[in-house]
Amino acid sequence: MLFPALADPPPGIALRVGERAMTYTQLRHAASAVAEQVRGSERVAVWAVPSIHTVVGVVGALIAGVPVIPLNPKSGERELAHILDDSEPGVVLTTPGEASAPGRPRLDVDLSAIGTMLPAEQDPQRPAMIVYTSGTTGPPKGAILPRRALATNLDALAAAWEWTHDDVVVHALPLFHVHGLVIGMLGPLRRGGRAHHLGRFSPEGVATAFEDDAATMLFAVPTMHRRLADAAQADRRIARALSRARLLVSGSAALPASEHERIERLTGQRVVERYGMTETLMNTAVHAGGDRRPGAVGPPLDGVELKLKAEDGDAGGIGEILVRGPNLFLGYLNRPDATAEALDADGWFHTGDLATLDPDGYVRIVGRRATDLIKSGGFKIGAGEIENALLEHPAVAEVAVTGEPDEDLGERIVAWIVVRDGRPRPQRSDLQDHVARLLTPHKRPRVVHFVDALPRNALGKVQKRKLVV
Ligand code: MCA
Ligand code: AMP
Repeated sequence: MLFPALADPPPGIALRVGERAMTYTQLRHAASAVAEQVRGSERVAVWAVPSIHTVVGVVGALIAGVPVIPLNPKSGERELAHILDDSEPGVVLTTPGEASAPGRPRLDVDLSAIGTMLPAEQDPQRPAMIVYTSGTTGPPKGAILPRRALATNLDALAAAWEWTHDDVVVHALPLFHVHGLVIGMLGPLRRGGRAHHLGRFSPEGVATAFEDDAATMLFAVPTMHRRLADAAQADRRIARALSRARLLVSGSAALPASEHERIERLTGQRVVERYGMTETLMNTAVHAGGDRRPGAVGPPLDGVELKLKAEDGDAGGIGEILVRGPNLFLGYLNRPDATAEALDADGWFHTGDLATLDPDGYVRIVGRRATDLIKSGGFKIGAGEIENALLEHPAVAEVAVTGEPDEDLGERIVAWIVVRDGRPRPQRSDLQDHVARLLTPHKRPRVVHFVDALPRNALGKVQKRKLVV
């Protein structure tokens, strides 16, 4: 059972999102009502605004055993159409008063409804969620996550972090990705503890949650940790509040060693890193009682097998991370080709991440095989999807998209544009808005360069490494 605490609700608050909170009993009533409404559907989606309704909708679908697709509420028209056509949800669970997917049936989640359907055991192999994630080319793929992956992974994290019902997790992560939704919301609910989502990220909000809401753990991407460190440097109150944490956890992208050390200097806390992926959930984590080394993401979690596959001409013990275990997804929806490419016949998932191993088995991520994947603010973005969107702009003849280091975002998206003959050069903001409108705002290029031609090799392939200013 995914949520034992709903079968026998403990006293106290289960969820807080922004200003709204719910007890376990209220959550059980409202989520059961959703479960009764969606029971028997093949799939449902949820318009994943940061609201308590979003979480109740997801929990309701999981109680009913109906796979749920979290939708980015800022999705642009092209990306949203692709996800909806690919996953065909029967209905979109929504927050009253908020938008939803145009032209699709919506079902407002009613927080005061009282359902009676009880969470029952379901087949552990049954899909629980389909989460869309970018590849190097083409539109995002839907990773099908089974119930056993959620259950075993949350329990392995609990063991690593000594995570119990006494913990209050604070975060402000988007609810349409694994980090915010599975680890940040379903994690505390599986423990019978409390999830506190701020609604919107701000260092002051995080500090207040530690001061006034007894928060014990923070989950955040490196960009948020960096912004917290800046705020802690400027304001002792924020530094003091962070020093009260039991665990500050970072993931979704590499936390620079310099930030790890700065946060320790300011707060006395050494950040715990964990390494995950949409398709695998969490693979490794530094344990609560473990050595919190900068730049290391810890050992594999219980039940997760991990090995490095040496690259050709193996340099310094670097290899691609391969993982196997109950944490793995079932495959990509409607994409047997992509599934076969990523999951080999022996059940190993090829992550594309390059790493080394410390003598005691701690993993250090040192890079990525694909240069066409960009991690910006913790979001994974494929260069190909942005190139395709920009090619639809009437003034764009040719385009290449790259990532470059960014102090705040880790990497920023850069577009190199050849303007179509006879067309005036478009405004940079026009190209950025175009990508935001078709895909999503976080995929917009932060930098746009206009060039006369793209460097190509004899076969006509763009040589992205030559694209430097
Ligand atoms: C800006 N905006 C626009 C435009 N430009 N809207 C429309 N058109 C435009 N041209 C809006 C944005 O929508 C946003 O609105 C606001 O302006 C600021 O956007 P942006 O600059 O992109 O945001 P930011 O301040 O840079 O965001 C930083 C962030 C964010 C908060 C750290 O990157 C973030 O939430 N990252 C988390 C990523 C994550 O959870 N990844 C997990 C996947 P508004 O202000 O209204 O929002 S990885 C994963 O799940 C695996 C398993 C793992 O290991 O964890
Ligand atoms: P996503 O597909 O959006 O789930 O992103 C997964 C990717 O994020 C992984 O393949 C890694 O490249 C990266 N990632 C996640 N956690 C970490 C971490 N702690 N350190 C470095 N990279 C990470």
